[in-house]
Amino acid sequence: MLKVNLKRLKPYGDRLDDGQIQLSFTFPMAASPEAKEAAKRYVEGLGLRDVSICAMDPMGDAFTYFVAYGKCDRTIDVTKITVPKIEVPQMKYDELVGYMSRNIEKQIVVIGACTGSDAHTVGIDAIMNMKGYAHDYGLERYPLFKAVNLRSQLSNAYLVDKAVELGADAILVSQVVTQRDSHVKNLTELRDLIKQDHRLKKELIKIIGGPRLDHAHALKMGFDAGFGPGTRPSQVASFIVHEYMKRHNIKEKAEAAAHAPRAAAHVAHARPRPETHARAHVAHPKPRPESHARPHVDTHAKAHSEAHARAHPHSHVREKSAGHAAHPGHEAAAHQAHPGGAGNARRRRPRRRGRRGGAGGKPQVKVETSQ
Ligand code: B12
Repeated sequence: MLKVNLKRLKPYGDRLDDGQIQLSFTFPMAASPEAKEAAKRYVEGLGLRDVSICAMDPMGDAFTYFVAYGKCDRTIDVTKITVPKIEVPQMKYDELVGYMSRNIEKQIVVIGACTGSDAHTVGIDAIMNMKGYAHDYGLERYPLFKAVNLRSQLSNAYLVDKAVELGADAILVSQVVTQRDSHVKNLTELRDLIKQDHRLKKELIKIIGGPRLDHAHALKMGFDAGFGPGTRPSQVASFIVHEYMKRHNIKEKAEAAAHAPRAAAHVAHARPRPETHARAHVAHPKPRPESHARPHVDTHAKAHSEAHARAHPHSHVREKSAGHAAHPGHEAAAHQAHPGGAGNARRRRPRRRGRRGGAGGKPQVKVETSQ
């Protein structure tokens, strides 16, 4: 068992406290024995001992990439470090949808964009698009978010005007390009515009994100939260919902309260209708075991196929139907062709739409605005 001293922590390479470090960098010069020696001396100059340059790779004629190893004696006291974190309960899509339907009475309006000259839309899309990111649905999918993705390369002034027009409760801004601190200039301008614009809701939640941003950075710049690489939409959704409730003094209703008669009526409306619920369920990125329930599908398709064979002994659909038993994804077509299978076709057809992530995949909800 290693006995680690958190007050005097050192990098670990091969043995505890050996201080071994690996680093990589590029010199703007061609690869040569002199370039390698220069790289070694440079790393020694940084305070590392026993330096070895274990890789030297030319990058074109005028650049060389190095990987170096070395030991360092510096230690760090980890016990003195605190980092601001987003301290709200992290809920996944299903849990959050239920939580929102219990606690939120109207849709939360969220607008998002990648502003300034930055053209990278993939990050903001990952958070907002219906199909989401890393098996986690995006904000557009949540019944109680009205999520508007304005994509990229729009000015901060336009974004603020849009926030006013749509009555935004939260603004999401992505910044991917950080060359020459372009993101700092852009976000500072946005923060100042928001501060000066009294048409915006005073409870507006301001969130930034991008591969080189984090929560501490966001707080320092005057935003409410910052999300970095690998962020999942449900983390952002959890933050928005809890922050929204805090800012609107909404007290959390316990799950049991949702079953009380008045609350129950509300929940019943806020929940997706049966067929759309089936769509959401079936199109879940990680299908639950029952949605893959091959035995059920097989049995059903087989029974259906046999019934069909009795009714139409010479029909080619018999083979087709039996084939479908082995390929559940094809079933809807077979059922559509047979009135007897209509109920199932209705349940399964939306699955295909949901999978494509089209707008038709969003569960329909009716939201009650009065208590
Ligand atoms: C795809 C790509 C492009 C595409 C973008 C297509 C598109 N529609 O988005 C194109 C080809 C257009 C492009 C162009 C350029 N690119 Co480019 N691009 C990339 C690349 C390869 C991938 C980026 C990406 O899609 N990541 C995937 C997403 C999912 O990750 P993400 O952005 O980090 O998002 C996650 C989190 O950060 C977070 N997040 C992000 N935004 C937000 C917002 C909110 C509100 C929240 C909550 C969370 C959040 O959640 C996301 C999901 O987890 C990267 C290199 C790389 N491998 O990362 C370079 C990269 C980003 N590009 C770079 C550059 C320099 C450029 C150009 C300037 C190149 C040029 N000289 O023309 C141009 C920029 C043009 C412009 N005006 O912006 C540099 C940026 C360097 C820097 N630090 O500034 C990179 C890092 C490449 C490099 N190593 O040099 N690029």
